[in-house]
Amino acid sequence: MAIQVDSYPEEIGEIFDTVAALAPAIREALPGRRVQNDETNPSGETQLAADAYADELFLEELGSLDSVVEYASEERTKVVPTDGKRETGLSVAIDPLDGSSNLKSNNTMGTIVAVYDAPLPAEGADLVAAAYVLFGPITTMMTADADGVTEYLVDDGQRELLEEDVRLPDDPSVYGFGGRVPDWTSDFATYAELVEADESMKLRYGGAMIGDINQVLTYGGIFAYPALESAPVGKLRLQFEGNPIAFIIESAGGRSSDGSQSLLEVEPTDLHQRVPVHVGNDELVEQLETVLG
Ligand code: AHM
Ligand code: MG
Repeated sequence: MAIQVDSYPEEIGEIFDTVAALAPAIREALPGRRVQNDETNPSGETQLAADAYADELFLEELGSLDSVVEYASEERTKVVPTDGKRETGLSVAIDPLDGSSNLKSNNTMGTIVAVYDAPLPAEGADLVAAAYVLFGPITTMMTADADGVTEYLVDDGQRELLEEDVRLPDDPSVYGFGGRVPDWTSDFATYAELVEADESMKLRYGGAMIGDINQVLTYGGIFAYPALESAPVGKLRLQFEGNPIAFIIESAGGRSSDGSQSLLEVEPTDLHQRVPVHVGNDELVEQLETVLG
């Protein structure tokens, strides 16, 4: 699917700047928040878990932007209308801390942002921008908008350009598939065997989609959290994870699929609906659709 967006450049820039500006606060809060919501930290204080804390920050800051009229996150059941705005505006759907279970083992996590020009839940075709912040050894941010895909270093809450026009490399070399292997469908298991049989491909799976996606964008390859026997809709959520990642990968020249069509074509039925996610180099995702066909 060809991504074509040319609206709201200033508003999108402002949203991206706001997300980057919050990254240091979220990162600095991580060491003290390796607890669940209802647990106490070693000092005996009860506090919000890291993902709930990040969600509060994003609602406060993004919700105060004039261009943002709706805010939704993985952490909240319902869409939050943000007050005092003009009637038409953008809707932001956020996974505040994707892969937050990696906090316990001190591995990669990230924030995923989807900007829709429609009320939520919205269609993939209503996306006008998407981005993610990656909390790795360094903090980086990948954005996708009318200018294509751009990678930034996030330093002191500011975006510093690292690479313009990021494209998926032509010779893919990494794959990462979620879900327990015995829980995969037999068709997906067949596809995995094909990928594994290719000597140029090696397994990289980190438990945080953002980390795995960033490897796919860096080295080329495929990431999937497929339909499972026990969960035919998979694990990941369309509005907060599937759509924005598909938008970024497709903008970088790759392909996305729910198994038979682009993730951006999946009909939204519920804010928290789940969807099987497969994204990566065009030929790998095409082959997957053939096998799952
Ligand atoms: P989360 O949004 O609750 O963190 O869950 C999403 C994460 C993804 O980042 C990752 O790909 C997947 O869940 C990992 O799941 P699993 O532990 O089943 O491998
Ligand atoms: Mg997530």
